[in-house]
Amino acid sequence: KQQPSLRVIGSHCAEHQLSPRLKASHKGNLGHLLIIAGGPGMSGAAVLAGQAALRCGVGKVSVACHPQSQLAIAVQQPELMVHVVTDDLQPLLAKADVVVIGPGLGQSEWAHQLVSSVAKWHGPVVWDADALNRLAELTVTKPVESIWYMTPHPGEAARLLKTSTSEVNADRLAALTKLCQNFQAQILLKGAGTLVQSGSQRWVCRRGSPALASGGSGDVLSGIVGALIAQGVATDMVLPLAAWLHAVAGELAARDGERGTLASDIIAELRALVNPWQV
Ligand code: NPW
Ligand code: AMP
Ligand code: MG
Repeated sequence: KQQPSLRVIGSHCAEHQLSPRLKASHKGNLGHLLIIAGGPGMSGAAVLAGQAALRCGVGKVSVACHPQSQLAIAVQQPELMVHVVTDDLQPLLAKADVVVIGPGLGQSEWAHQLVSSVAKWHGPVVWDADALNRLAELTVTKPVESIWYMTPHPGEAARLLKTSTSEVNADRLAALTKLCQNFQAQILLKGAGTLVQSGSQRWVCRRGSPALASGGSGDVLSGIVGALIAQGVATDMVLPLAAWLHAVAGELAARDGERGTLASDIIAELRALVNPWQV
């Protein structure tokens, strides 16, 4: 079977997909993102994903987290609506346009139950981090009505494909295609030269910087992806655009040096990039 060609992700993705807000815009028509994240000790991952989503212009962000993380998240970013979730996720899912699940979720029974609930949801889902690790242990099929976006790094991709990180990195395009087929999802395979498979199109991102190689960087990416979906970016363009925004924000954040650039520094660059007509 012929493989789809590989396109290079460029600034045209932002120029075509992002336009000025309508004068009458309000938070109710700019999307409501639910981020299920922040297990014990990892409130920071939820904050980073939430802040990135807010800076990408989503209307509202709710965070569903572990009881131990609620205060830390709420204190760090007042714009986030922070909910403790212990059993029933349905009331929060009912209000959401899109879900991001995984950053700092951990591998506890609490986390596993949340993953199982979201796997049955009919809306769009961004699977990242520990939610991917849990999916790798389950046999689940995407509900036909849902669209799944998965953002694994090579270690997570290896778990999903039941292989090793070195095998994934030895043939990243093959890993991308297998993930797409196995999960019927849009896939973003992280690492220098991020790859995306979106529908029948494959993309490579040649932008970015080793400055992005630090804890929390991927959590920022998941928030960007969620915010773009919530604002109605075309399904096939969500992951290429998210990869480009993250990579270019990482380059800009590294202006004073790659070493020591923080995930929070990436977030600070996003606002200018999502308003390209103002630059
Ligand atoms: P190896 O060793 O090469 O086989 P994990 P995590 C591989 C949260 N965080 N190229 C590599 O495997 C996250 O959201 C919370 C090649 C590596 O050892 C998660 O929920 C933070 N290999 C949780 O922590 C900030 C690569 O994967 C292994 C690769 C665990 O996430 C930090 C590590 O992966 C963090 O984001 C690459 N480019 N990248 C917070 N402040 O709350 C990764 N690997 O075991 O899945 O651990 O990614 O740190
Ligand atoms: P995570 O491992 O989930 O924290 O995600 C790390 C993010 O940073 C991904 O989007 C990677 O593609 C990106 N990244 C990490 N290292 C590099 C690198 N050397 N060059 C470009 N992007 C990188
Ligand atoms: Mg990650």
